[in-house]
Amino acid sequence: MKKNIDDLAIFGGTPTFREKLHVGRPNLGDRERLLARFNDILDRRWLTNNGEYVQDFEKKIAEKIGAKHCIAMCNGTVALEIAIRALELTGEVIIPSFTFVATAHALWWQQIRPVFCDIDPATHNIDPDLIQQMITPNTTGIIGVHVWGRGCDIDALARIARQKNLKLLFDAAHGFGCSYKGQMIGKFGNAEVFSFHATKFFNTFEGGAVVTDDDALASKIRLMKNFGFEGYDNVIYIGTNGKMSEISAAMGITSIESMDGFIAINYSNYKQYLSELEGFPGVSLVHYDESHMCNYHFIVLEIDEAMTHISRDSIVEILHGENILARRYFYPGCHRMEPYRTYFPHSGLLLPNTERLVKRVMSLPTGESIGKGDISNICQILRLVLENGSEISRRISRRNAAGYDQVPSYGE
Ligand code: T4K
Repeated sequence: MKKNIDDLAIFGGTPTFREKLHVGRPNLGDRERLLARFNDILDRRWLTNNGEYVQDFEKKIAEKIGAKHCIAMCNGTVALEIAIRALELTGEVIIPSFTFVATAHALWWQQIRPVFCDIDPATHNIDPDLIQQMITPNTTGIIGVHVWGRGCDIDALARIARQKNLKLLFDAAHGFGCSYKGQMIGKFGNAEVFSFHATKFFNTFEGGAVVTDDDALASKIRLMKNFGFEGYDNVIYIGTNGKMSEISAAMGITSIESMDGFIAINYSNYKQYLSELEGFPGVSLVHYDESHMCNYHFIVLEIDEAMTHISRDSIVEILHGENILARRYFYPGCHRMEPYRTYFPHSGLLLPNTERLVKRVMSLPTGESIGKGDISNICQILRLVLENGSEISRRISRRNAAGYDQVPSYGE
């Protein structure tokens, strides 16, 4: 246990962890059952193209959400692209900039302009009060993102979409297993899109899905994810290849069996972080409203440098030195990434809350691969840093001024 700032790895100490601790380490279900399913798939020689496992997986996901249709896909980004195309979005679509860049790219990839809207700093989600002013005659839709799995203001977004005759899609990449006002996320808007990427609490290696109650939209999306084929030799839409493989579906079915266990571990980790980091001025852990269902997948710390006297980036650098690979999701905001920063260099002027938040947040490791002892050690390092914020900041500045090497970069 480190008691002194000289023990920190960035000042020459030995890293707390020998192995790197990742944010987004995959949760694995029952290995035996998974391998039995893999063997079955190999024995039957049916590997993809709407196989039995995919059909079963889709049925199970739709049941969990209480939705009519689930169309499984190869990943969340392609699922977004297909949903966007099936909804016939064009021109401009309003989205938050505080999201993973896939939300914006799924639009731009199809020559649709993402119009970045600011967030509510209390929820980190798109602020519906600001949407009205972003609507132009070219606006065709809104994509809300349930950041950290906390439902965005769905009622307000639905009201605006109705009044302005806009399509409403949700990027629910973080929201599987979460609810909003008594209904599962996946039930809202014209459709919702999940990601089941390896780094999500529930994964299919790579994977995603569109979930909707709209029969016509569901059939269109089903055709579009298979090149637009309606039966043999007959193509009726422009389509692509968005299909989920049988191996991914088998992983998904195995993950569903362990899902409650994953959530229980995430919840217990969240509670431990909360109790061990309580009471530091300028530091807050993103809270989950326990009256909703929640997957507790993200442990997000918000740092107010004016009070901690040490920046978020210095804290991340120190953690990386200790082999705790904290991440700055979603730094620097989509509007500061290409091609958006070149095309819309001034969009940050309308995004003050986003600009502020991207400099304050960091995600910490959680999930089944992180033990109670690991969390205690992570929090102990954080407490040491926060109790000595000014002194550490001074030493980092002196070190940087003297031109010493910094800890290897943590990925811009
Ligand atoms: N919308 C939103 C709001 C999203 O957050 C995402 C994805 C999407 C849409 C798109 O869905 P997908 O097309 O991905 O299904 C990661 C994930 O790749 C991405 O899925 C996720 N959001 C995003 C928040 O995080 P990176 O670029 O940060 O990944 P990477 O390679 O740095 O990995 C993250 C950490 O996980 C690393 O420390 C290593 C660890 N890791 C990763 C993998 C793949 C493992 O320990 N094992 C693994 O197998 O994007």
